[in-house]
Amino acid sequence: MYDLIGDIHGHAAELEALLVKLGYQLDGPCYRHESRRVIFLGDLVDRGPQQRRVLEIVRPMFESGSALAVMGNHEFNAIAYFTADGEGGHLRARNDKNTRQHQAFLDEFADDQAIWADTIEWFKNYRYGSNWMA
Ligand SMILES: [Mn+2]
Repeated sequence: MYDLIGDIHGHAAELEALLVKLGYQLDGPCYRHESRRVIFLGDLVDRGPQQRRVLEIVRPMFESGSALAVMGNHEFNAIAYFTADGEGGHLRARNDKNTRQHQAFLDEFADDQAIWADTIEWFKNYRYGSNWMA
């Protein structure tokens, strides 16, 4: 059985409250349910106040097979904003509008570029996780 959760947009407290309400329990760093899994429907990030915390919740669930995930347009944009275009710019232009949309995410990674890069790499691959058909 699956629980479908979309558009978390950095609201980690609400996500944790929802998981608990659905019967998921923390097992180390990972929320699990004995008979259910989550399918995250995209837009984990942008806007909300705790975007890194959302990823700290979702990623262990994904990597342990407790959740599946598909990419949202906000993850797609995050990848493009990060990725150089080979001509001195980026695949998503770093103009005022695009930067403003993404600012809350960027602020949370400002002190740790390596974790930003690692997060982007995960966004690029997470829909293809080996647990997809498990
Ligand atoms: Mn959305």
